[in-house]
Amino acid sequence: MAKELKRYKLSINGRWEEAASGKCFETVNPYTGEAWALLPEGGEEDVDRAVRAAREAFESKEWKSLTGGQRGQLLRRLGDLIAQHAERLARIETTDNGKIIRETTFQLKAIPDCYYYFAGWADKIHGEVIPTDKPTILNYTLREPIGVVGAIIPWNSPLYLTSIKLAPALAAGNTVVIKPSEITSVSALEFIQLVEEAGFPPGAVNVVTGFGEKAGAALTKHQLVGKIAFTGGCETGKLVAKSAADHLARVTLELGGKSPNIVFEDADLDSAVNGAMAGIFAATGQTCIAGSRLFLHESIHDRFVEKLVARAKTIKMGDPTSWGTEMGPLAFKDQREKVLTYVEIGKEEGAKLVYGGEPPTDPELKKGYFVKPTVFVDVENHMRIAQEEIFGPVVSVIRFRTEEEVIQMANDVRYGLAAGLWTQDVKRVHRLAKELQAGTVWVNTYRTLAFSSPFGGYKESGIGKENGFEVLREYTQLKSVWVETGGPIGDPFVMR
Ligand code: TXE
Repeated sequence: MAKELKRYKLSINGRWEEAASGKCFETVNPYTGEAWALLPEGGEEDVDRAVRAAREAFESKEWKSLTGGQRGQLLRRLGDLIAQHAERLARIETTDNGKIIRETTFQLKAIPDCYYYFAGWADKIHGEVIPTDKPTILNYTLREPIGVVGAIIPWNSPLYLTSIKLAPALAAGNTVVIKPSEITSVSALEFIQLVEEAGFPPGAVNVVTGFGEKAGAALTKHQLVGKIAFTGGCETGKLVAKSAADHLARVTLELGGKSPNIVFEDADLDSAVNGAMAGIFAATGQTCIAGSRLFLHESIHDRFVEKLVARAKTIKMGDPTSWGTEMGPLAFKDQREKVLTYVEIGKEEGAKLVYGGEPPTDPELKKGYFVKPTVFVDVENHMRIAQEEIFGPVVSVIRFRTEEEVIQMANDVRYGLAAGLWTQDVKRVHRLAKELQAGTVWVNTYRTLAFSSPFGGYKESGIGKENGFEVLREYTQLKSVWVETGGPIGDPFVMR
């Protein structure tokens, strides 16, 4: 008999609700290939209910009368609750997207700091008094929340990417409707229970699960949504921006990348190999910041590739819930097909596959959506495997001779999310940090992030910033207030 699946409901206005369609969809464990939970298939009607609830909450006396300090208290309590439930939530995410338990646990244990960080800002969001050329006028600005924020989340780091939107949105006084990815919705519905327990009023945060083309699209076009915060693929991001433009909702888009990771001849090679590994094989390559184009100086190219391949061969693939596993499966079947298709494209383009490019043969891994860590050499920067986001454990190694040449190639791509640089030459570090067209530049490190430091893409990698004070600008609007403090106002039509 088929196993009974845990059944979830939408969270709207502090209540559990079925989707108006009455339909549900299954979420699949990518390690076993089996469904493990059932989620409501939300659509336009459900999104409308959730957005109206969020708007009502935003306009309520209860929400409006909260001081920044009180919102900060709520965020701190939420952070504490996440810390208490971190291991359970990490296990849910690993079951849903196959990311190894070491990494989801690390992420979940770090997420409370996101809430603590933005709790600290909640009572420090303010305008300023501005001197003008009118001596009797008092002019000041008020930095105010926008209203309802729609947060659209992908599947690779569900609660982390939710939190870096939710925490600043709430700190600034907005209310939120979350649309998690259809691939990984369970953790959002478990998490929302903690939001309620922390004491946020009903409607302040709502979760509508469902598919992107229906629930996601309904959120982006809803007239009462003042801002969309989106992380996901580039093409979807463009659809989101177009739909939001129809009612001039603000957008922040955190999209894909094809980030260059550049190793010069004077680099500490062992550190750089570790950095390259972290850049492309961590999270099975399913990160927007993947260092998927590895530029190696010709003088160290062969030695570096040898070390990289030797280490790639020892990466332990396996059950992502086991602590010993180093690389899990891809998050869903189509994603594995996509990765394998790119491997074929790479071969046809003339790149040389030196390792991987196929599922492992181990019978224990047969059911999971695994692909071995994959290394292509002799890649040219114009090839599709060097220009397009694969979102899997596939690194394209490109040889270079001079600094000018590598800058030109690194920037010759439509994306600009991040770049890595490995060298001991301090002058070169600062030259390249300026030259590289990327929102983040890492020097002698890779994949380092903090809630206090702004993150976001250049070029087609996105619009706007997340994290740091910068993100609070994205969740607020500025009002300019003019007050006449002098004598009576004269008749405007009497010439003096
Ligand atoms: O992402 P989508 P997918 C890349 C990666 C991947 C590709 C597609 O290359 O292979 O994008 O992945 C919602 N209106 N990244 O299909 O479609 C959707 O339901 C509104 C990069 O999973 O972008 C989900 O909640 N919303 C990346 C969210 O958008 C829509 C992370 C992301 O889904 C929508 C993930 C629509 N029309 C994938 N269509 C990164 N940069 O981290 C879909 N959605």
